[in-house]
Amino acid sequence: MQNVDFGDYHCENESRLLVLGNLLLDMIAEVEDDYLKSYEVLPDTIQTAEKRHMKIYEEMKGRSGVKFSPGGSALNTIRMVQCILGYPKNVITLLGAVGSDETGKNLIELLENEGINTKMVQKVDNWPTGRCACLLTDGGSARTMVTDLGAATKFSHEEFMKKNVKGLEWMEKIKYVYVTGYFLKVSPVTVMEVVKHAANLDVPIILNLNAVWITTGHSKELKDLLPFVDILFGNESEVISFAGQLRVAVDSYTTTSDTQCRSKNKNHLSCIAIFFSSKIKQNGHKASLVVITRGEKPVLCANSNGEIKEYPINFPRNIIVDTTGAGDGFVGGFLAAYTKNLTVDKCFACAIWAASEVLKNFGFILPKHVPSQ
Ligand code: 26A
Repeated sequence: MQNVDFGDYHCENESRLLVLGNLLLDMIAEVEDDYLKSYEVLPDTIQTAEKRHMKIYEEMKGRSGVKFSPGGSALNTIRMVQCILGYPKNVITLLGAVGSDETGKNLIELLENEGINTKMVQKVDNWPTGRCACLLTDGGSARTMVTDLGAATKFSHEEFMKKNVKGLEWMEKIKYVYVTGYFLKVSPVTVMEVVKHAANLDVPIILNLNAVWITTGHSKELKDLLPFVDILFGNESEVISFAGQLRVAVDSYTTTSDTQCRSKNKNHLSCIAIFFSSKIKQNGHKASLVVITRGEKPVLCANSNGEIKEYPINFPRNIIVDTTGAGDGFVGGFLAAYTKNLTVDKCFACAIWAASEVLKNFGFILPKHVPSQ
């Protein structure tokens, strides 16, 4: 990693970064294409499990070479932030739900040991902790995820509000909020409540679209969130899908901006980035950015002035062992630098470095060494 100097970091022992997301147990294994076909699962997709998929998890337990690892997109991201910055305890708070089972206990213990605050993680009786089958095909280059959210979906907004008897006053200590789009599947009302409250406190909000089916299934909620969002993350398919959803609602606006954009010879994706940069929060005290990841192709970033910058992925393709969690690591690297107020270029340098570290391993493994520069 070049030119990323984190220096010494001192902060009060309190929550600065609040994250909304699911806590899961990942079960990762290489499988044959036929295995996916037998469950009618398309390669390289992310989906929630139906009844007919439940046998997968039992089969995974008995499979040789299967790897169990802590998972959930948000959990991966905050572990990366914590690993890079070595924050004191309880600076990062995760909000989500696990079952009152061994797996849930282990996930909480792991997070606590790493210094993450879990007081907002709800423990749900009679529901197993969520699990995600990460099925690798084509030598790890295709990754299919089938997720049984289990207890994660039982996150209770009522309990969340009850626990915070004094309203959301505790949030006044929060300096950044990161929302995974996946959490919209669980509790859109909590997302909205937290985001609006954070926006009132002028706290930067970072949103990850996470999956195409979130942009299609939760387009209304995402659209409502956009004006509060300072930084929007998504991959190429997610932003294209989301733009398609919004076009229905804001047809005239989009058509005009697209025409202007195209007349300047910008490509379609840049136009989409510029379109979203005009939809997210304007005049925030921090940078407003739309970040589009594109696998091996350069990351595209649009700022609120509609300026586009590309950040090349500067690591060799042959380091890639498994892509599971690379996107989460990317956001983790970005957030580590961003919450330290580093420049946007440095945020990207850190994000790309963190993603490359994740790609080197089977499953989501944190980097062993974090260079100070
Ligand atoms: C709501 N869904 C389906 C999900 C997930 C999820 N995290 C939150 N919600 N489905 C898969 N994941 C996680 O994505 C990571 C890789 O990016 C997996 O647990 C895996 O660790």
